[in-house]
Amino acid sequence: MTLSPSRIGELAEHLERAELECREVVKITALEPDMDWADAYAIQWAIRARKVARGDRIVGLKMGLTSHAKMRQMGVETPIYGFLADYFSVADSAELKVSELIHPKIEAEIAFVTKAPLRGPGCSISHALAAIDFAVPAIEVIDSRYENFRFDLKSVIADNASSSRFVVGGRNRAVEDLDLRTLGVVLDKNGETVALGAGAAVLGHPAASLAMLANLLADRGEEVPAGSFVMTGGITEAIPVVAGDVVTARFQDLGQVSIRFT
Ligand code: OOG
Ligand code: MG
Repeated sequence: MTLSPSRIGELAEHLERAELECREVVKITALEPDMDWADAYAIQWAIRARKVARGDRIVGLKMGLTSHAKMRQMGVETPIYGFLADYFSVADSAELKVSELIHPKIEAEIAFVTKAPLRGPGCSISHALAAIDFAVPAIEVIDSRYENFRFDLKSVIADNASSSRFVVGGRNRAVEDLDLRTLGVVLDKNGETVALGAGAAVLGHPAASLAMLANLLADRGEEVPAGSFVMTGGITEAIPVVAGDVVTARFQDLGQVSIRFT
């Protein structure tokens, strides 16, 4: 850590304000060029604490930058995690006003709900699979608070991994009944296929993303609690959306999930 607790608090307020007031800010590494990874996650956890203090509930966790398509798109090469608050949740097929957001993009993701705590370090795919209750399909709406989604890894970690909204749909399936690596997804925007892929795009296996989450959380003495909802990361690159767009992600074996932007 290079930053003082009071500076962490100021930067958390700065970034959370940008989210709540729906406006872009400069990368925080431009303000604090010497900040390190621990500072970046400390700012994210301070944003989380601000929300909890205000009465928002934390309803899940997410991994980001877990696919090569996403790493290439964003020019970074390490997966990261973030948290999901209750008000990020949008019902399947519901409308979302783009005026509530800065410059949204959508991602098709395989999500898990866990039935046992998962604690790193040393978590592997088999540990993660044993902790999963079921898989469920999701769309994530990301909305970086940084201009043009241009950021470095520390800035995006502090900004809660661009988390903004998410939609869960389809049906719950036991992981024993799925081949998570070949599980296909087709992402349609306004009736046209704009991206497609399979589960193996996510770190070779979506459960590897859950295992990595537990290992990253262990750096702060945290774990993935039983009953967690965890999004494992976009399978393809993220697709920008504007008012009027309707997006549907169709997943093999898991059904579909959709959202309408107004
Ligand atoms: C960071 C968040 C990436 C994913 O699924 O890869 C992410 C970003 O690209 O803004 O949520
Ligand atoms: Mg995502």
